[in-house]
Amino acid sequence: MDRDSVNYAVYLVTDSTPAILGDRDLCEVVEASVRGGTTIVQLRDKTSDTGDMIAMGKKLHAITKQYNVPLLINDRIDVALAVGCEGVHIGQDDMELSTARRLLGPDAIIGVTVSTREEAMVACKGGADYLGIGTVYATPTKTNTKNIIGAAGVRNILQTMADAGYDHVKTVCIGGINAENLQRIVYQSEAPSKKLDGVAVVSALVAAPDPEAAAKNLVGLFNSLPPFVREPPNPRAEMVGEILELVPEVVLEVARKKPLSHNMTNLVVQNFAANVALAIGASPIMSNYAEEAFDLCKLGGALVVNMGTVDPDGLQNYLKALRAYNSVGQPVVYDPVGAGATTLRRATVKTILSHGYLDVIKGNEGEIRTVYGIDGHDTVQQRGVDSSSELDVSQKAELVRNLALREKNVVVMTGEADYISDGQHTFRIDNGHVYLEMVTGTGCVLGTVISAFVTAYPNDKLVATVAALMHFEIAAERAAERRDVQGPGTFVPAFLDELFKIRRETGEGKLGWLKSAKLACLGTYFNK
Ligand code: 3NM
Repeated sequence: MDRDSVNYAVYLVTDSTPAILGDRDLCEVVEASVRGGTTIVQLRDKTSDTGDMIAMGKKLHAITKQYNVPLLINDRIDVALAVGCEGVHIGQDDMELSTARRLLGPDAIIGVTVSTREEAMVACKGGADYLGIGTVYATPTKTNTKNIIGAAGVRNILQTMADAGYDHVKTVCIGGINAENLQRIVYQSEAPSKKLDGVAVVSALVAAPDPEAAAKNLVGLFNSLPPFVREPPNPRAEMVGEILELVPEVVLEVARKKPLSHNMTNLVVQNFAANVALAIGASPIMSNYAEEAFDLCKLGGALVVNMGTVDPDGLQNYLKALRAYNSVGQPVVYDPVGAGATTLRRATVKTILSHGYLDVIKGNEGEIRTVYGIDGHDTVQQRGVDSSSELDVSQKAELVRNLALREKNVVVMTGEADYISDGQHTFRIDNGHVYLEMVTGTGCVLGTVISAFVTAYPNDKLVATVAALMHFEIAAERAAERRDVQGPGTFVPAFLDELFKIRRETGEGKLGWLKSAKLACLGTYFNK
């Protein structure tokens, strides 16, 4: 078997413990799984005697050979030699890679477990054929793991490998991967120039009631994109003029589709958010109890996760709801309120980022910097949830672009000017009014508006988000200019009216309101 042509897509690691295998026969489970499409198998057995392990290795090898699938042995070079199989997988505490290579020869497949960039570099330099990167998520299958690194940690390692010229070294990730999260992890862990070649699983196959069907399913999932990924239209709007032309269409799509906006938000803004949603033509529901999300996500709407008043129950609710919306591919807008204010909030951001895909992240400068800093970039100490600005225009543009590029989504950074990017195109909006800052919850409410817009116009979330900001901020300007508005108190009802009136005027073809749009393109970046 040519070691360069190995397919790593679905990599089965065996486990013979009763908790995983139950009372089934490992050979039958492996054969069913290989029949279903598993592409590579590793015999992992930390307790059996050498003789038993060799006997099991030989039985498994007889099966895998029939399907032209490589068999590797975990840790035990001696067992691999006795079985005559294709190679070994070694951990950081096992035999040195160079010794393993010397003993097994140049044709053997040798993989190495890594959980840091440094370990990855050592393994690549040492000539590993592939790296097993993990632990992605904590897993009951192996409790003595060192680092839980999430998709972000995998991505950092892939990027480091690519930067150092090790694109050719194959990679799989391991730890808590299953049918539900596989596509998302593969998608989110992709670095600009390197992605995973496969996923390694234990329980998702060995403990599956039907390993053949489970393998088939995993192969299908590995070879397809997650449901929340939508290709933008081709050709897509990139220029300010083109986008502004689309804004009325998006405003009307919201009114026509009346998208559900499911808000998991703080008590302070619930009422206001619901009224704003109605004014733009969306259909709001305020529910912080995640059990409902499994039903609500099927109604074609979006989820807003606003962590304004986070607590442990709240976090569990966010994660469940996130999973529900991701599973059906409906949009999620994340508002990391006060992200940098406390250690707890920073930890919450990290957990949320690693447990789901967020179609849009919206926050002020401190929040966006904190979210970007979660994987080791520059961090910022925020005072409360208020915004203060320290960055210049080009730094702001770079920040939103880099975060959007990393998260493969749309990032909105609000402030005196707003910055929006999808990692490719970055825009600045100079609309809005200072009264917006004098009313509680306007930032949170903007998240609700964005959720309705990206749901109504799902194939171009960047354009949808720009349109949401235009509608929202120009309505604020019009409200503030009214003679009956004397301050933030009278501003609120006028603002609701203007949101509604802009929708109505747009429906009548009156697009004068868009003349005050202050949209600027800050650049286009091609990373491929
Ligand atoms: N190695 P499951 S995690 C065998 O992090 C193994 O190196 C890991 O089991 C590592 O797919 C792990 O059931 C167990 O979560 C993975």
